[in-house]
Formats: sequence, C-alpha cells, structure tokens
Amino acid sequence: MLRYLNGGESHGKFLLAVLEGVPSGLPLTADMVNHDLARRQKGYGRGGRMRVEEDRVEFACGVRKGATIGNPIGLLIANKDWENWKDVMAAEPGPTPEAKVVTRPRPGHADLVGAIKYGHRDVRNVLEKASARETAIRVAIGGVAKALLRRYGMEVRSHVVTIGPESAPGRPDLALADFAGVDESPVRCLDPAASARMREAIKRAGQDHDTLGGVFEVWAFDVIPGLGSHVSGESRLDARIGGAFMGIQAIKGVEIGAGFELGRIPGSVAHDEIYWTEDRGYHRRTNRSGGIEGGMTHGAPVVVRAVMKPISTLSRPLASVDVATHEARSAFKERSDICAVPAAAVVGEAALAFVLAQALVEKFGGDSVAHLDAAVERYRAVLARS
Ligand code: EPS
Repeated sequence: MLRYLNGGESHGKFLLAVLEGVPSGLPLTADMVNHDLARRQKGYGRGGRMRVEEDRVEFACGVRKGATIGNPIGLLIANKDWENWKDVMAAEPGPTPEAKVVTRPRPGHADLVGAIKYGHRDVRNVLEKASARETAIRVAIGGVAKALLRRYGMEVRSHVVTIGPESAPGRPDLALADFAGVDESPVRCLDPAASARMREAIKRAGQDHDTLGGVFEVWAFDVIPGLGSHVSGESRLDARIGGAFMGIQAIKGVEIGAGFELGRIPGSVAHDEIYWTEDRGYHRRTNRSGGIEGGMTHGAPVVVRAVMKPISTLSRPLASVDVATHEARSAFKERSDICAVPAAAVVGEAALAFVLAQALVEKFGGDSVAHLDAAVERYRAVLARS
C-alpha cells in the first residue's frame, strides 16, 4: 500500500514527509524531483516568498545509491525563510513578539475555525500548516510517483485553462506532445493569446490589490487499463482522484472528463462508443468519460479539471473580527501571491500521479520493481489477447 504522512510549518525549518510502499529498485535521484519543485515555484502572479525559496528535496532515508531500497522514503525540503522566522517559530519555550501574534482571521482561509477548534490564541498555529507552502512536499511525493509511473510508460501533464475572467479555447483532444512548451508560458497556458490575456488579468488584479483563481486541467497519458475498481465506493479511482484534488489548498470543485457538461447532454452523445480493431484492440473515438468508467481506467487519457478559488490573503483585506476582543477589524495581511493557478496545476499533477501510482501498486503488488515489471507484463499479455 502506497501512503504518506507529511508535516511542516510554512515558516518552520523543514517540510517533511514519509512515503511508504514504493517498491525497491526504482531509480530515484533528487534531480528527478527537483525539476517539478522548480516548476511549482514559477508562474506570473507569485509573491515574494518564491524569490526567497529554491526548493530542493533531500532523501533522508529509503534511497541508496540512486535507487529505492523498499524502506519508507523520508523527504525533506528546507525552508530558506526559516532564518527570518527562527524566533517566531522556535520549538523551545519562550514568548512570541506581540506584533507577530495573529488574531484577525482571513475570510476564506482555515484561520478562524482552525483556531477555535484547536484552542489557539495565535491563529498562526493554524495558518502555518494550512498554507499552500505545504504543496511543495506534495509535489516531491508526486515526483516519486511519476518516476514509478514513467517506468510503465505513463506520463502526467497539466495546463491552465482559466484565470479570472480569461479562458483558453477548450481542447478535448490533447496529445502528450501538445504539452511540450507549456512551461514556457508565464501562466502555463497552451494558447498564446489566452496566455497574454491571463497575464494582463493578473497584473490588473495586483494593481487593484486583489487576487484571482482559475481552472486547470491535469492529463495522464498511456494509463494502464483497469486501475481502480467498481467493487466499492472507496476503490473507485474517480472517488480517489476527487478526494486528492479537493485535498489541495483552495480547490473548490473537480470534474473528470466532460464533468458537469454531462448533465446537459443526452446519453446518446454522452458516452464513448466502443470499437475493436486487430492493431489497436478496444478503443474509443471520444473521451467524455475522462479515461474512467465504473471507477476504472479504460486506457484513454485520464482528464481531471479543478477550480481554485482566489487566494484569501488580500493586500486590501476583507472584514473580519479580532478573536482576542471580538471587535470588528480588517483581516490579517501577510505577503502572498496574486494568483497561484499555474503552480496549482503542477500540484494537481502530483495529486493525480500519486493516486495512479497507488492504484498501480495495489493492482500489481510486488516488493521490488522486478516483481512489478513481471506482473505488468503478464497483464499486458492478457490485454493484448482481449
Ligand atoms: C507558498 C508559500 C507562502 C505563500 C503561498 C504559497 O509563502 P508566504 O506565506 O511566506 O508568503 O506564498 O501561500 C498561500 C497562498 C497561503 O494561502 O497560505 C508556496 O510555497 O507555494
């Protein structure tokens, strides 16, 4: 069973995770993961923190001589900003300077309910873990998952389709090669004209002291058919994907394939008709199901779309209440981003990669990749005969 636990405060010393269940013998180096960490830091509209950090993973355990050894993998990402927060975030007993105590929760963040629920006077105890800074370690975990998927030919990509009022034209027919230049766009959008409009919208939002959300898509290509299962709600792959995406900070909705559009069209056009030819075996000419039927992959690309709400830290803050006095006050204001949708798309890749890798290990088992290789090969032979 592939699973992880993570911890780390946004301005603490490290973000960390323990990832268990990766088979032994998988080639893995920090460079393979650092590439995605750098991609997560980019995007027009990111704030000052991204100029401070240069996220890099360190494998604290479970990786030896460039390969996994089957033990739990320890992942560490150091927060460079820690140097500026040592006193505020210290583990040892001592006072927090009053000016650094947060008592004015931001509407839209975890601040208010988290502080009440956990009994904190200082809302910082909540926001430090609720912060999207945590997504760095999730991307690192996703990097390991991608290494495993890639071994079996599966690739995960993403692109931004909407930022605020600006959208790119719909592309239901993307191929892996279409994503080649997406990281060159400042907003990770495939359409150059929409990309320019999105950039402008972010610039205007910044000038207005506002923030913007948006929509991104994550695609997985060459997915082995039969990952996930129809036999129970929790084993359905779409249920797991939905949960993984909703677990990303600021995500408010997820669609798979044609998603909500399926509620507006009749059954005769909603479903992907089935064909069989000698050279291709079973296949579809459409992919409105987003690669999943009955909670299982069927071989077409898995397509997930998610909406991210605008960032809740506003430089012109919204109405709030001071939790120490119950007085009406404007919300706490801290350095933040204007828009992080391009980064969220990279986090979405990690989320989908993890769910697929988990389903892969679940279906094929094996303590070492050699066992997994053999099981996948046997199954591919079954598919080829079907
Ligand atoms: C983030 C780090 C954070 C924010 C952002 C994402 O850094 P800081 O709080 O020091 O500026 O830039 O976090 C949020 C948007 C949030 O709501 O907490 C990161 O590494 O992605």
